[in-house]
Order: sequence, then C-alpha cells, then structure tokens
Amino acid sequence: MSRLVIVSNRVADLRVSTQTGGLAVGLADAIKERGGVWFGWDGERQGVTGGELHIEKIGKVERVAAPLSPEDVSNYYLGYANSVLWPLFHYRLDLVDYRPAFFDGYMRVNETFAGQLAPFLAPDDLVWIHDYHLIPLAGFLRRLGCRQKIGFFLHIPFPPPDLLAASPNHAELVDALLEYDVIGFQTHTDAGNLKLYLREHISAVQVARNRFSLGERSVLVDRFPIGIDAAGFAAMVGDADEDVQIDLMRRRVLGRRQIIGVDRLDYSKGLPERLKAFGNLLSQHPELEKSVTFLQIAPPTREEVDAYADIRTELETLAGSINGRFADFNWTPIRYIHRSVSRRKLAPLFRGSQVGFVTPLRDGMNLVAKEYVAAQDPDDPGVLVLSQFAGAAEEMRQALIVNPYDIDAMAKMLYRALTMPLKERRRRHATLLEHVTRHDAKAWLKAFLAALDERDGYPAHKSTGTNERPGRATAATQTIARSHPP
Ligand code: ADQ
Repeated sequence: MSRLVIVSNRVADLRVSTQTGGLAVGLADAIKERGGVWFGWDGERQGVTGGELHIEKIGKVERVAAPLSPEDVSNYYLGYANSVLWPLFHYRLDLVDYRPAFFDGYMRVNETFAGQLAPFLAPDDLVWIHDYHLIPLAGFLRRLGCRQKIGFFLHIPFPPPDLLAASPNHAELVDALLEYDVIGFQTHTDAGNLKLYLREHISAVQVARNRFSLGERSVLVDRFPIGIDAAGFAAMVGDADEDVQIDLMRRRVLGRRQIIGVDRLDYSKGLPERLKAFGNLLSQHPELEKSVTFLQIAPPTREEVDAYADIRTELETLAGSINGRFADFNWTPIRYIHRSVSRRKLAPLFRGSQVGFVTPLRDGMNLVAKEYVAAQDPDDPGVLVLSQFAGAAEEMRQALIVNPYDIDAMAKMLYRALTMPLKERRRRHATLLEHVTRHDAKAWLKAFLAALDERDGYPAHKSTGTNERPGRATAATQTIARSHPP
C-alpha cells in the first residue's frame, strides 16, 4: 500500500484523537496506518514564511509544520482564503473583499509550501490536498517535477460558473485545479458546477461522465460526500459529564424540550434567520412558552475578518431582543453559548435535544447534521430540520428539509418537528441512521483514495519547471482551447 501524504491548511495534531473542526479525524487514523507525511501551516502568526520546519515523527508518520509570516497570514489566510474564496464559494459575492495583494500572498504561500513539501515526497506516494486554501499547490509541485498522483478535496461548496467568473482570478483557479488527478467535491451540485465551467469555458473534452481529457492526461471530477465516525460519536452519548446530566434532568422534570444548533459562528450558517424562526415559532404558538428552549452553541472563528465581527453583533442583538420579549423569571427561551464545547459534551447534548436545527444558507456538507442523527436514541429519536442548501441535504432526504431564507416556513417546520408522532420519528431516523453509519468517515476515505490510486498519474516525460503560473504553461493545459470569461 502506498504511503499517504496529507496537506491541509493547519497541520493536525496527531497525538490528539478528537479535534474540533471540519477535517475528519479518520484521516489521522488512515495516515497512521499507512505511514506518510502530514504537512501544513503551524497555526502561529509570528513566523517567517519559508522558515525552519518543525518536524515530528509519530510512528510511521512525519508531521511537518510550516511557519508563516504575519504578512502572509494576513494576505493568504485571512485575505484570499477567508475574505475572497470563502464568501465567493458560499455564493456571497456581497462579502468578497478582493485585493490583488491577497492573491499574491495566496500564490506565494502555496509556492513556498510546495518547495518545502517536495523533498518529503517518495515516488509512489499518494498525495491528498485539502481545501480552498491550497488549490494552487499541485501546480507548484508539478513545476518542481513531482509526478505523484495528487488528489484534491474541496470541503466547501463550489459555485456555478457565473458566480466563479466574478472573481478576477477564476481562470488561474480552474487551471490550478486541472493539475490534480482527482478533484473531489461534497455534492453532485458542486461537481456539476465545475463540469459546467469546464464545458462552457474551457472546451475540455468530457470523455466519460466524470472524466475530462486534457490531451495526454485526464482528470476525474467526482463527488465524495464526507461522513463522520458515526459509531465513535454514538458511543460518546453515554458519557455525559455532571453539568450536562443536571441540565438534562432539570429539563425532564420541567417537561421542557430543547432545539439545538451547533456551528462555528459564521455568516454561512444562517444563524440570524434561525433565531428569527424560533422567535416566530413562539409568536405563533404561545402554548409553547416555557416548554421549549433553543440552545445555540456558536464558538468564534476568524474574528479578524470584519464580516465575522458583524455577524457576532447581529446575533447577540437578536438573541437579546427575542429573550427580552419572551423570557420569564424561570425561563430563558434562547441560550446562546459563544464558545467551543468538547465533543464529549456535544454527543449527550444532541441526544437530549428533541430537534436538531441545522439551517446553513450554504454549506459544503455539514457534519453537525450527521452527528445529531448518530447521537439519537433509535427508540425515541429527535427530528433533524435541515437546510436544503447544506450538502448533507443531498443525502439526508428523510430530514425535514427547509429553505433557510424562508423564516416563516422554518417556524412551521419547527412546530412539525416538535409535534411529530413517535412512529414517524422512528421511521425517518432509522433511514437517516442507516445512511450515516454506512457512509461514514472510513467509507469516504476509502472511496477517495481508491479513485486516486486508480488514476494513471502524471505522464513521466512532462516538462516542468516553468516560471508561468500553474496550469498556464504545462503541456496538459496547452492542449485544450481556453475561452475563460473575462
Ligand atoms: P465546518 O464549516 O467547520 O466544516 P461542519 O461540517 O459543521 O462545519 O463541522 C464542524 C465540526 O466542528 C463538527 O464536527 C462539529 O461538531 C464541530 N463543532 C462545531 N461547533 C462546535 C462547538 N461549539 N464545540 C465543539 N465542536 C463544534 C467544513 C465545511 C463543512 C464540511 C466540513 C467537513 O464548511 O461544510 O461538512 O468542513 O468537510
């Protein structure tokens, strides 16, 4: 079995098995089993880009952490990745803060990472690069002569061609993607959006449903919906610590039901709309007062980016005004927790909540939807209310699917969830659980690596080492007619 090389923006802590964040813990297990390298930014903000790497050997794995300068953290990470690509790929052109210096920083960091990573690669390694921070990495590796099979997985949505074209660098981004052997997305919609772009703007020849020919090589464009460690998560529900247990008991005694939301505090997660829908529910159903609470856990992220500070203020104001309107001396309708909660606490909290309220305006997948299902008691399960714009909605059709912009419809759906008969709850949950368990993190990993392993790889004679940007001057991309929109 080939070694595995994983590259992600932040290098994972391989000594800790449970991490907060989107990148599946299963990856750590896979790399430990096969041996290899995990490369990424060390997460510090005061280093020197291209400076000394921090290398740690853990079993058969080398963990390689690269430093970045404050300027590059600002331009590459906070700038291009999180102020341009994140909003653009979440269909939020209104929030894109495009600046040429951001793109230059993005390319500079990717080029530097490629130079630092290349010496660690063995000829037969499978290289798996994760997420929007690192799109140009394969192109820079190719220029250094790396011909390994390189796959890319995008954890977030991929926008339709017209939206993508609004970015001044869309041609470079798509060219860079074409340097991979496998380009993996969460959903049919995302994969379909790239295919549309390739057909409309690049005249790439589609040789099979998921394969595009680029002259001597071809790329696979496919969906690999990410899963969770369903069994591992379910096993944590019995472990509630004291304060969670007390909270559960108190609600049981008072006959209070709980709606739960757990998200990073991000404008893509639809949090204000969610709070408003809960407020509408209370207005429309006064009989629910004192019998339902809404617990929203939303730890801060990327607070240096203005849009994140704005959403925080908006949410605090909204929670305050809904609580001000409905609260009584012994009942606070919305409990809003602005910090991270350990997974050990999350699993029992999900289990003790009668509704999982997961309504992003746009989301690559949304693991919380799957975790909520995995944590339920199959004999008396809660109901998942899920946004049609979460990638998870493509698979989880037995959830109550809502339009997260339609606040009134969400309030009605909450009411339906709270009043759903046990038989229907069980039926819906059984189908969802079966899916989440079968298509878990291991299945995702296996499917992606199998697809990558089956590829022919980069032709050995291909010239490399040009100073052009990746994708522009390689033989692979010269063979196709380009007509990128302006
Ligand atoms: P995220 O945007 O981070 O991930 P999500 O898929 O929901 O979104 O994953 C969040 C993870 O962090 C979940 O495992 C959740 O339990 C945990 N988490 C969230 N809030 C927490 C809190 N307060 N305390 C503790 N843990 C918390 C990105 C994409 C998603 C995609 C994932 C994986 O945006 O669409 O599903 O990657 O590919």
